[in-house]
Amino acid sequence: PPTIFRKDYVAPGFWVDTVEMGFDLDLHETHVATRITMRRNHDSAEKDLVLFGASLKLLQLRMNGVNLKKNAYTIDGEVMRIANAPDEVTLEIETLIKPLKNTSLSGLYASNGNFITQCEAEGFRKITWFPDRPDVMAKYTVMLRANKKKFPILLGNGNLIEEGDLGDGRHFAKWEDPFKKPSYLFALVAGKLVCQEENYTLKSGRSVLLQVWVEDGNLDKTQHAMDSLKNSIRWDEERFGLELDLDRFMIVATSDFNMGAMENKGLNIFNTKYVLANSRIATDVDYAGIESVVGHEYFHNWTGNRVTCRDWFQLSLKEGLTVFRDQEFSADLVGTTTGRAVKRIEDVRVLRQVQFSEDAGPMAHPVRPDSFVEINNFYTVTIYEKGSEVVRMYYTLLGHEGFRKGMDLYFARHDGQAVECDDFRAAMADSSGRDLTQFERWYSQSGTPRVKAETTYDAETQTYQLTLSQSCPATPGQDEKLPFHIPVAMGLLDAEGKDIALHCDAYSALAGATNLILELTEASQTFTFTGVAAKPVPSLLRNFSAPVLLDIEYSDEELGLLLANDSDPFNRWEAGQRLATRRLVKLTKAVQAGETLELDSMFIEALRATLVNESLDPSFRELVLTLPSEAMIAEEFDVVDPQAIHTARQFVRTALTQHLRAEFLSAYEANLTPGQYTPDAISMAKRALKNLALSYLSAWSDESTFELAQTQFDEAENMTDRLAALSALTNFHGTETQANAAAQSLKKFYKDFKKEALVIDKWFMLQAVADTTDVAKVRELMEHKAFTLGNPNRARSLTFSFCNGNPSRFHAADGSGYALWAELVIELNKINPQVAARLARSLDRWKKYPLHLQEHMKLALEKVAATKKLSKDVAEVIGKALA
Ligand code: B3K
Ligand code: ZN
Repeated sequence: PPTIFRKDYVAPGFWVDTVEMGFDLDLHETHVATRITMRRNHDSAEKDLVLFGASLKLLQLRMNGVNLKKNAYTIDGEVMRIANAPDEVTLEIETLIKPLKNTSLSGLYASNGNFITQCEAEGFRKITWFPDRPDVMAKYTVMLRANKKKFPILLGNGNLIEEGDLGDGRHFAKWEDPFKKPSYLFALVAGKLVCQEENYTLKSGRSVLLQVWVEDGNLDKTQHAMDSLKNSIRWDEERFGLELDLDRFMIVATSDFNMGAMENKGLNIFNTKYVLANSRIATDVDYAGIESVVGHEYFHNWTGNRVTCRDWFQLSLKEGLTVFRDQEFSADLVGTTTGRAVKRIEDVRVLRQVQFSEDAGPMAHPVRPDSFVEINNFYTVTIYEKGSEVVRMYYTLLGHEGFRKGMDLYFARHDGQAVECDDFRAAMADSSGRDLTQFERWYSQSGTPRVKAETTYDAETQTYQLTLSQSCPATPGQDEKLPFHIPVAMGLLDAEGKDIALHCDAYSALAGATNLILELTEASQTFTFTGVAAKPVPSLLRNFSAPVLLDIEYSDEELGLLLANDSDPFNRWEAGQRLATRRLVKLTKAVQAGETLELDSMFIEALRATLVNESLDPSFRELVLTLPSEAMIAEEFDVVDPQAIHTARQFVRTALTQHLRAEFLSAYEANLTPGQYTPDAISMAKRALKNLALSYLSAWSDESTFELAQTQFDEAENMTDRLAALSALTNFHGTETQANAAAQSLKKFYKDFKKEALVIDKWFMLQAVADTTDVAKVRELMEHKAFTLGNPNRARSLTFSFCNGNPSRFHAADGSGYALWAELVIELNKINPQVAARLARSLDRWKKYPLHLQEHMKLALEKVAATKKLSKDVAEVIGKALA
């Protein structure tokens, strides 16, 4: 399949002013009539009128009232070209499409008998021929017609302007979107749905109608999404002065969805996972996920919809910025300093574990990629999470007010336009008067930069020198890197752990501050601090001020001091993670060498002190006590041994429990949340620590902890506690009687929740990641009547969770995990290329494993590569892995 390059961008040959569409909705065959008014873009090098289409039956094609003869246009793959079109064109197109047969879940498709659309990135071309590219923005009017009994609800973008009966058992609804938009934001929904609705008054006094649409039987699960929507609207008004521009805003939940949600103008469509919640079915993590995704999609209304992307290479312009906004939204809602830090730690954990890994593998790409084969493969953690870090660095460099000024200028300049990442950077630079030229490298260079810190202290002159050096490894297509503009937030701690007043030669205007943002722009720079009475302990990259790896040599004592005292909570946590990582790496090597494993008391005591420190927020203690994941430990090795890592990590968990049993038990008792479930920050924090304690306690098998877990499972009044208990029971390495009891609990859980698809997903996932679950067990679960590859949530819950979340079993020495993976990718490729391509990425890092595993992996990759009718989605991922 061909590669598309950013440098080849050409403006569209024609602009579109209006689009009128008529849909005769039928699950088997839907008729789509489209009238498009277009005018030539004289500034474009593209002279033909170009349209895109895929999986369409073309019934009619008329230009300015005349049927187009077959020789008046050419079709090559997805591209139609009409040569010699006049400057003003009205196209009338009729297409026939088959929603029920559309298992790709892109374009118009069926879900439980309802119609759903997904047009980003290039789904609109599966509905009609159209200049389906984001820089073509137009006003849409849409007429929906369908059988009234089967499809009583008909929804579109914008405002409902007319509805009524057609007399033949069918009815219609006409929707008009007052804002021009790219085709990827088009949406329609039709079917049997019910809604929770509310009139909400904006700050300006204008009243808007908010609706959350779900399938019948789910109205008891919409309140949290509605609350999150109202919080989002208020937050964007307050923090960015951005108001909802429509009179009506709708959210629709569907159980068949490729990703989390979609920001279609005025008609957001969501995966049920990010809408439906009540205490019975949803965990605290689900509640938080709903809040952030509802916020994310709502915030797109300005960052994405009002100002959109010129081309798909600019995807991070809207995604990075909107992730930054949703992260800030969640942090602001909690409000407290620790609450903000906890959110930051959680976000950084994902960035490091998933994005750093992507950046180190065959799919590494810049935040603004230079090329792609299939754009859907580039909805990545790099575009989203690293993109958000890039936006956060402007925030760090310009400050709260400065960033807001930049945002204001961005909207003043570009409202209603389709623009580039460079335009955002220019708004930040021009509004602040700062030179952000070098900052551009964050968009153009892939790979995770490494910053090395070296220090010297001269007691005589009381001078402390900090030398920061940066480098960035080669990535596909980029051998050499130039230095980045890196904000390094930092402080210096004295022997008591107190912040020292800083006097740095390069930042004399800020003399006396305890926190400085050093700007590292060269390959290596030395910062000199004067008046330092004794050798300090540096706290660098506070609040994770840049998406880099920091190499610095700390002694255990220094890390202990930081863990106990740093005024920056992020770096307190970071110090704990460094202590843990050091031990996990050493123990992994000990496992490999067959040596006896031992955990030192310094580490145990440092964790004990944190665990029992009741002045610390329980959610912060939970994060400190959570060991780096197996995937994070793997990043410390050139050659990864998944089983040794698992054994080492399990050993540390057990050893900690052995020594801290009493402390875990009292943390458990002290953080019970009796009474009615509420998803507020304090209760959620308590449940997090309590359930972490339970999970540790069950690592050190004895009768009483099994009973503790069993009782929690039996008596839980919310899903957070019930699921945590079930996980503890399932992962309990105890007697046979206990194993049988755990199996009974799993059965009971299934029986109690079999009508709740989202809970059954959890049931599969919990088993997929259990360390007793091997490839054979996964195959057995795939035979379960509730399992199907046809539903993305279900497919992910078992197969993705196993391949990505159970490394010691997936990487079985006989290669059976990879054989399963290959079968799954090949099967999914037939059903849903986007989902298949996601799973395909599980073998991205195959070159990091020992040779005998590499051989099995290569065979599996080659098997997929040799498959007939491989989608370009999967072909791109496999091709890059094998390159
Ligand atoms: N913009 C959509 C993602 C579309 C993915 C297309 N493969 C959701 C979001 O980022 O909000
Ligand atoms: Zn988004």
